[in-house]
Amino acid sequence: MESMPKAKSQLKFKIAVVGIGYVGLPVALLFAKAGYDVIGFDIDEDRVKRINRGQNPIKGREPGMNELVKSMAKKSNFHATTEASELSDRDIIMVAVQTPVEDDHQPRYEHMKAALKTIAQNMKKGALVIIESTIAPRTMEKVVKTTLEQENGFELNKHFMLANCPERVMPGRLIYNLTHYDRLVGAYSEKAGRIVKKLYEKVLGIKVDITDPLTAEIVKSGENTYRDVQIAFANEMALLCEAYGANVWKVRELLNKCPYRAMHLPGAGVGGHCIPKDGWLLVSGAVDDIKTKLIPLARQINDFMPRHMFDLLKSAVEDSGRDIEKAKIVILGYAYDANSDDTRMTPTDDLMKILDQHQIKCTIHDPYVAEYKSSLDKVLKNANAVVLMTAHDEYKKLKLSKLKKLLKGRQPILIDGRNLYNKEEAEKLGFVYKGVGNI
Ligand code: SAJ
Repeated sequence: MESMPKAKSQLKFKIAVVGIGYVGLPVALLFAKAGYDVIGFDIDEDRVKRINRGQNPIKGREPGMNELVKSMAKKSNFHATTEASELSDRDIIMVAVQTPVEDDHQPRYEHMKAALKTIAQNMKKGALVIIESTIAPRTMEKVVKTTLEQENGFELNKHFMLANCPERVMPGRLIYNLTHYDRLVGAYSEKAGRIVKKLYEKVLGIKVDITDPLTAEIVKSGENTYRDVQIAFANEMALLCEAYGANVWKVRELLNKCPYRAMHLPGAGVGGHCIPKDGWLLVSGAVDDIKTKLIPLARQINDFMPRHMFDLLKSAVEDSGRDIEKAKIVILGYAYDANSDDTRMTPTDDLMKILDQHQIKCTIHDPYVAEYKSSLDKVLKNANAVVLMTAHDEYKKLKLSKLKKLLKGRQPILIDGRNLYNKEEAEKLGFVYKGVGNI
């Protein structure tokens, strides 16, 4: 590394975060709060302006974010910018741009490549680039390293350093996770690994393990794929229990009493910005080498669950002698997870598409989503069927006796996608109750 300048003392590092969205912004602000000179670079002018005015552009409840954006906007050691040339004096450039997976289950790296080109065109010799986005295995090698080298003729470990340090954030707990979840850094050199470990441990107060970039890519996409496969097992157990006429929730409770078992929760589907996508990222890098079976199948099982909710609804409505096209149907929950307003890849979208294909109208309710926020009582009044998709507390508190009064007809229908209600109690009140795994 003879051409590389001597590493500065940690606090002297000038930092840039490229992509100040859901992940990048809290990272930039936490490093600025620790006293570093930080710029947040983004191509979205409006987002940059809002941040510099101290306004938090991230939707939803993120404890601590509003205050952090407001306080750091006033500080001289942080600002957001759309000016790429400001990257030229940065010692460390973190990249947190989105890496979507399209319908063909292949990752799209347009955003990543554009960000890398901008960085390569502006970064100085000796800079350390750190990829925080979740990427498919081999992306560091085939996309990141090559784009940075091709764009400016720099040679890795001669003119710049490179590492990946995938984030482990969650909606609603951005700052908490960044400052409590240990992380992994995959580094192309000893020196890069040491710098990232020291910097992140110091600023975020977490522990950082060092490994190689490929291992870090596989661990990150793998940890979420692990969860997706676990959920798929729970969902298949639910479908099995329905076929046997058993109650999957009783099965799960007793099964988990066996040591080293932790059967996950069956449900109406798997949404969010990471779990539905990371299994595809994990396998996409090796499609030419191995035809994986379990991981794509787990994705299929979880993606089937909104369809299963439709099947339960259709059979219940028909069993009650009604015409599904004429039934007044209410869907409770649009957000992908309980008590969240995050709607990314929500299973409710899939259910709505299926209802639409069958020209079946429905009303959506969700206390956390502006478009569907309304009086629950009003929405439920005189409905014939309720489909519970998201386990929001407001629905958990809903008394079945009250629900029965609001709904129309002797035998209103209740399709329970998150085991929120008690089947026996519902049937005693006259409901036609069908729960996932307990029909
Ligand atoms: N879900 C089930 N059954 C389960 C668990 C979840 O159907 O047993 C569904 C949820 O309803 C939701 C989806 O899966 O629709 C995803 O839920 P999630 O609890 O996995 O929440 P996420 O998407 O916020 O996942 C994040 C991930 N964290 C990071 O990427 C850092 C994941 O790795 C965490 O394990 C998860 O949070 C968590 O533990 O809450």
